[in-house]
Amino acid sequence: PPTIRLQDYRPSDHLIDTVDLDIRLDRQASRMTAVLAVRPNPAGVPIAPLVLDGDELTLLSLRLDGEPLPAEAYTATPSGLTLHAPPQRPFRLTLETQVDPTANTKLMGLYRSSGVYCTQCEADGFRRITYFLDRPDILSVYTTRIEASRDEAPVLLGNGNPVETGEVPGTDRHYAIWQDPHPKPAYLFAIVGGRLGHVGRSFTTSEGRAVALGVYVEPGKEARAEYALDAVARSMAWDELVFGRAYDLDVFNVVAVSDFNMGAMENKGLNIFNDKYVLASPETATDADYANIEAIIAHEYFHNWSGNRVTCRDWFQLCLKEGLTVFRDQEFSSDMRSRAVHRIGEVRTLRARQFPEDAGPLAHPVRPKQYAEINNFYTATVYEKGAEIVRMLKALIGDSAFRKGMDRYFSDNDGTAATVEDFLQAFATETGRDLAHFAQWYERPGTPRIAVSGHYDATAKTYRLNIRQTRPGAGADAPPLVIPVALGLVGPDGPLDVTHERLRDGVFVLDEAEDGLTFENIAAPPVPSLFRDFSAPVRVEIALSDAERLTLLRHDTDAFNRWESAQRVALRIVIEGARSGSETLDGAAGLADALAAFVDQEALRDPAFAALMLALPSEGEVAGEIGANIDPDAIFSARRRLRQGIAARLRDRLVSVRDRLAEPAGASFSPDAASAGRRAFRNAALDLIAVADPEHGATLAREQIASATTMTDRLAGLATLSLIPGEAREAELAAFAALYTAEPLVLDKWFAIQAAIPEDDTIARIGRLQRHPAFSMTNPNRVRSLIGVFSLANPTQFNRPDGAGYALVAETVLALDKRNPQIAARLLTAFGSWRQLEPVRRVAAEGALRGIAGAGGLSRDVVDIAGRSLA
Ligand code: BAL
Ligand code: ZN
Repeated sequence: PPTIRLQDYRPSDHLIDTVDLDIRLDRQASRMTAVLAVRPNPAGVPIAPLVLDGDELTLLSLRLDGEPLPAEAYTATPSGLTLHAPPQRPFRLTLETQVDPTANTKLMGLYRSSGVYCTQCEADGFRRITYFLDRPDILSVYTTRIEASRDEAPVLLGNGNPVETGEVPGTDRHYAIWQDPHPKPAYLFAIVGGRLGHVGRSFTTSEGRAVALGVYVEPGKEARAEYALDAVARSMAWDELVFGRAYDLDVFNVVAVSDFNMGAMENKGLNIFNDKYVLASPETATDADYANIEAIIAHEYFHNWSGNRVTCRDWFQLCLKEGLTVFRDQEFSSDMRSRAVHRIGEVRTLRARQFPEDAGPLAHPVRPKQYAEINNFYTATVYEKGAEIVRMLKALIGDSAFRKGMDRYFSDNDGTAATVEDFLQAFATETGRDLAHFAQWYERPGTPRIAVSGHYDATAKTYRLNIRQTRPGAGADAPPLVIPVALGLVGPDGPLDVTHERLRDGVFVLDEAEDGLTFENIAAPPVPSLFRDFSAPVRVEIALSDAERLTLLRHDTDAFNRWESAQRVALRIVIEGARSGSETLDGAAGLADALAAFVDQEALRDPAFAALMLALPSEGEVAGEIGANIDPDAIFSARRRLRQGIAARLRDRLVSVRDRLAEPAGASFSPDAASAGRRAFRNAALDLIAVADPEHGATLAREQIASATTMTDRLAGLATLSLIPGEAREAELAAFAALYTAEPLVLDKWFAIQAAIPEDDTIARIGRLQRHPAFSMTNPNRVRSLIGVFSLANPTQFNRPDGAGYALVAETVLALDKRNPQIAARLLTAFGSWRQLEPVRRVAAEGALRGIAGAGGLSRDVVDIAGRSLA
């Protein structure tokens, strides 16, 4: 596929000021009439053809200022429309196109999902509706008339404000007209038509605007939309309070659909969601689902300013809206919940998804320099590392300057399509600082490594920290990054109150390849607490003993590093255990003792934090730390031995704390962080009890499944049982499926649990599940739950030495690619770490990848991922 490069960007030769659309919905033949007000761009080439994008379009008619055009004046193909010599003045182009929403299995453009018409236009789906300058720097004011059968689509929604509804005389059809006064790029266009239930309320903004909020769902599921509706209102209030951003239309609608490639989409005033991230009830959604719904509702809403009012000049700037908006939703969730617990969750996600991406063949800068298929760049790097860059900027300049810079960014760029440079300029202007050096974070792929050494001088009573940065794969002359290192020192009895001229608010700025600082008047050898709150997305190497790390667990003031210190000890033990294969794990008893003391002191006080403390680093994280010649079976087995040791040591107190944290009889359900935290600890405890004593664990799990009043507890019981082979497991799995036959989102959890079972039989089990009536290759959520979870959360079976795991995923990718290339390409990224495997698996994985790359008729999406993975 052709490569598109950032350096080749130039403004469009034409602008489109207004778009008037008339959309007549029909199952197989929806018709669009688009009237585009086009004018030459003063910044463009004066005499240039007008080249409009299209994708699988059929042109029915074309007029210029109302007159039909002679055939030689233009060329139309399904993928484009060229006017060879457009007028050198403003003109109106009227285009009629036709599309088949039922046949649209790519879920881009206009399609039908469970009988509901909906659209997805980011990144380049609008060109599947009409011919257009489908690029984010073309901002237009849209008016949309939507017409449909009243019976099939009683609800008709568009962007902006509703201005008119009515009947089409002499037919069973009706229409609605929507007008969006805010100029927007085509990727934010949306319509919905269908039979939908809805919940609503009013919200009055700080500017006094009364906004009608609505959440639309499958009829009968309205009660499950209430939590999402509440999250919309809380997001609106929070963005006013924390970022000074108020909403700007009279309505804000959210619609849940069942077939959706992404999590959700921030179309102006009409967010369309994967129903997984809207629908929630205690009986069908877990605490994690509630937290995700809150976060994603917030994320899409926050895009109204960071993405919509200020959009991106081109797709290379994707992080400008995504990284920033992830940062904003993380801050929102931290304010709604426990900040420390949320931060640990953010870091776990980053390490599970972004670090491996940055260490493999799909690594790219947060702002990529080139792409062949933009849909493949909605990545953990753009989103999560992008958010970490914004967080670092805030740490470097301070809270108050950060807020001022954000205000300036919004006001200076409102109504425009901006760049990363525009973003940084706002902060440079506010602070007077040159941020050019900091901007390197956007340009450089790879996770930096920070090597730290500490030297205590007992005579001088000084402690010297040396800090050195390198980036894997970067040459010796690569410029260093600007890295905020939040740090402190902890003595044997507690944190030390240290000051240093190079520390501002506890942050040391490393902007050289190597630097350091010396602390005076240190009475005894301290332990450094580095990168507090994970102040930069880096890997830290420092030679600390387990005892020193466990001092941090006991005494550090920084919650993140308390958790991190236990994780580092566990990582060391598992890595050494995987290398040696030895039954006994050096240091395991010490870690178990420290965790026991921690549970005694803190489990009842902060169960959510304690639950995280009990979770060992994932197999994937261990693999990432090892980095080469990886044997997933050896990692699995060493990790299991450590878990068994910890479980045996903690078992009695876990049984007791679990009982003490039980829900009081008759207590009503709350999805809040405190209640979810209690459930999280009880379920983490259940899991470990089952590791220590599978028989007892199975009994407790079955009791919990039988008595559960929440999906969180029922599913946790089933998950624990799923790891204990036997008849009880199969019986409970069957009973669960029977209970939820009419609940696809619940059955997704059931698919996922089974896909993750680390046993040789799992591939055969997946084969059976693929034939289950609830499974469907056409629904992205089903595919992700079964095959996606298998590829990402079952390292021993995906990486079977016989290659059967790779073959299963490869077959699915090829089958899926014909229907939905985006989902196929995403699934294929599971092969991203293949080069780091031990030789037998490496050969098998490469064979599967080459098999895909050599298949004929592949999409651009899959060709791109396969090609880069093998490069
Ligand atoms: N813009 C695509 C979905 C999201 O990140 O909000
Ligand atoms: Zn987003």
